[in-house]
Amino acid sequence: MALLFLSPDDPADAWHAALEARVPGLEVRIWPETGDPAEIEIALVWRPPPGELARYPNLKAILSLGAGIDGLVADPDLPDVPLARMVDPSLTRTMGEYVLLAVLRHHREFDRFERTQRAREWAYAFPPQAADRRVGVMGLGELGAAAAGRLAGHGFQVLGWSRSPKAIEGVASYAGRSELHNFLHRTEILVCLLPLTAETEGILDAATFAALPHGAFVINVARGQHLVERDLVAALDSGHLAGATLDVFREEPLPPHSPLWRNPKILVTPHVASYSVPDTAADGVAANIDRVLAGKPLLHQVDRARGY
Ligand code: NDP
Ligand code: OXD
Repeated sequence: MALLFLSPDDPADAWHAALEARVPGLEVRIWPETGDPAEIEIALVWRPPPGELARYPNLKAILSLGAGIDGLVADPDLPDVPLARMVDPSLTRTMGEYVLLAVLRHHREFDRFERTQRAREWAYAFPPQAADRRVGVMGLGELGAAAAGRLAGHGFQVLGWSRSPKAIEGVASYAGRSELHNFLHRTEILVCLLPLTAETEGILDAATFAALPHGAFVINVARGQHLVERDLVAALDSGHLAGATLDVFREEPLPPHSPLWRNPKILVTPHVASYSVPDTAADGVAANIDRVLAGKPLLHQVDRARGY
């Protein structure tokens, strides 16, 4: 059985070694050295060029190296075979770390102190206690639920919004469009961890920001297309929003001319909120390869009609 590995960002040699050690008889071929395309039965990919996966006539499954599969399903030529997204303890843990750090940075006003230091201003003020701060997480899947749990463990008041109601300890559940306004109305620090779908694209817009209380913060770690950038800048300029942390952008890398770079109320990070590593992620990928071989349904299979 031959597996195609294609990713501009992941360590090909480490994945090669991790998979061949776990799946006896597996041959890993690293793109673009694919050999005969007809021999490839599984593709393990992140951001393949559009149309590339249509070149493999005997593909049985596509395994995503990313949790978000929006880029894959946007390819009109994506083969109609089962598609699984990445679920990995490292991905979940590093996202929890980033979200906690970004929330604490706003909560403990480090964003403000970074500005007051430049002005040599001794800006003494007491921040509220975590127990008095409400953090709202949009998307309570693998990553959102874990991040919300971590925030609750830290003592924040945590609210979560998802399509279906959830029971997560320490997290008040809001579900569906009908409960979105109530969720936003109570949220002082908003974290977006939604998948990018037709329903969620542009959800971080002027209407959403208007529903947040004055002085709220926004953290987007999901996809750049969730955010309407000009609406964010307008809400920051008006003072309605106090700050934002952005890890993902409509265009990546963020172009040098983007006004987001130089907005003093925005922290830009280069799509590094979380990352999977072969040491922990290869077990799940190997389990899915075994499932393909056994003709079983994939773990973490994407519902293409739903978009995640
Ligand atoms: P999941 O598929 O596990 O979870 C998605 C969650 O979003 C679910 O709780 C789902 O609700 C909810 N949801 C989906 N559509 C809607 C909707 N229309 N309204 C309300 N809630 C909705 O995804 P993950 O947690 O694994 O990943 C989330 C996203 O994080 C990825 O798609 C990716 O874009 C991003 N990501 C970013 C990274 C970075 O480094 N910046 C790294 C990894 C991922 P329900 O549970 O009811 O179905
Ligand atoms: C992902 C990402 O979706 O890194 O996994 O953005």
